[in-house]
Amino acid sequence: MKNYYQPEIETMPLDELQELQSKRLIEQVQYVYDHVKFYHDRMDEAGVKPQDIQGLSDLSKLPFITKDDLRDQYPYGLLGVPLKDCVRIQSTSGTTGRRVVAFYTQEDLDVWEDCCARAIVAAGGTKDDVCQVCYGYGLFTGGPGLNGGSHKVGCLTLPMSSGNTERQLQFMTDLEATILCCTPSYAANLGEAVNERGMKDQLKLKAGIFGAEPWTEEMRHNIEESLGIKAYDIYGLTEISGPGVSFECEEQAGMHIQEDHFIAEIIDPKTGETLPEGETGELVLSCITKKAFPLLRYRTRDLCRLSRKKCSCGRTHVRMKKPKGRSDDMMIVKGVNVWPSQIETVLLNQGYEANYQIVVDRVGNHDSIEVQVELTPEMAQNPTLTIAQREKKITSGLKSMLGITVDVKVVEPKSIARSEGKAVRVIDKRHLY
Ligand code: DLL
Repeated sequence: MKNYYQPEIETMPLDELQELQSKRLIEQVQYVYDHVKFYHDRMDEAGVKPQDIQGLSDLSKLPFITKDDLRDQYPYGLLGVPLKDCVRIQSTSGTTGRRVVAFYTQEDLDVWEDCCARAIVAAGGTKDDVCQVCYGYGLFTGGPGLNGGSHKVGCLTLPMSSGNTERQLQFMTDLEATILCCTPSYAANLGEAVNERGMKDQLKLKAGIFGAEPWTEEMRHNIEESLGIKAYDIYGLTEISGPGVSFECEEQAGMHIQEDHFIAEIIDPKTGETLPEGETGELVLSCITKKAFPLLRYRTRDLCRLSRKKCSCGRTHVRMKKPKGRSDDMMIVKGVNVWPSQIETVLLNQGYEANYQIVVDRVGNHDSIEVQVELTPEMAQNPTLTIAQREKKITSGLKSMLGITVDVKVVEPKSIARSEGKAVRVIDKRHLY
């Protein structure tokens, strides 16, 4: 017996699935044209009318939507329903200028939770399972999404949220958790802690559902080994709903995109041209069932490729390979999305010049991030603050901008190597892609 949550949809013959997608796309285009001024104007500007979209093959006639559009439309500009029909928001970890607030109707939440339920069932989850969710709860989509999916499956749900490893291990053993949901780096931490305490044989875990950041196959093997489980990848982004846009099945070879709700395309990030199946490019997603925050042709910036190769699990939905990088400069550090431009803003606001370098590393399972910034010549000549005071002030500015602690080193003028071409601002030693 295969593990499906909604078998008729998950294994729907491809031609039927594509017919369903076409039908939903046509309806959704009319819906956004009628309900969202932004789309109405954009489509008019591009000279596209809803009638021009007669099915999947017309998708590329629609203009793209980008993170900048979301920022410009913040907070309500993309709403497809009156605010009173929304029941929830979630948001990205980014701050001013980068924050994305996504809205959900009750129906949208239902769809999202179904998506997460499919991922849990694909990882072997049933109503007999105890599902420990240690993604963050709150504005971040990880906790609420998997929590909702776990309820739908009927698992006993442990809404742990992130951190507090001692408590996690206590609940994990006392309540005999069988499924673990968290970031892969936290799973690796837990694995380390379990082995340090010699308690692996007290665990009942069988599977883990890990995502929200890039992770390697080596990391998968380490986690599987240290916790004695099968580790499944899960992908998603706040803009499109959260975790569960795609998930791995027992093949563990790429994540099935939930094509009854999302249409996936791969484009050349430079030209915007659609690329043929199998080529690596930027993933573009269109939501064909969402009502409150209905994004069409959203550029995710994640680089990956798609495969329609038949999957032994029986699912017909296309698979995306692990993201291979990003077409922008976003990094995920300690589980938080970080743009170098956010760091630069803090530095410039405090009077520094753009002579800085960001070094990201991973020791054991812990990410570290260091920002080195030069004193300006004026600061060096007239020291109003000590170096320690400066470092403290920048650390606190970065903490409120990013929500994470950054090691700051203020260095002498001209001590950071100048580049001869593009400035190399970021040195990421983790090699996650
Ligand atoms: O990270 C949603 C999520 C929560 C996914 C829990 C999976 C599990 P954001 O904070 O908006 O949402 O970040 C989205 O994270 O564009 C990717 O760059 C990255 N990302 C998410 N999942 C994966 C993954 C959540 N499995 C951004 N592998 C995305 C690689 C991932 N990168």
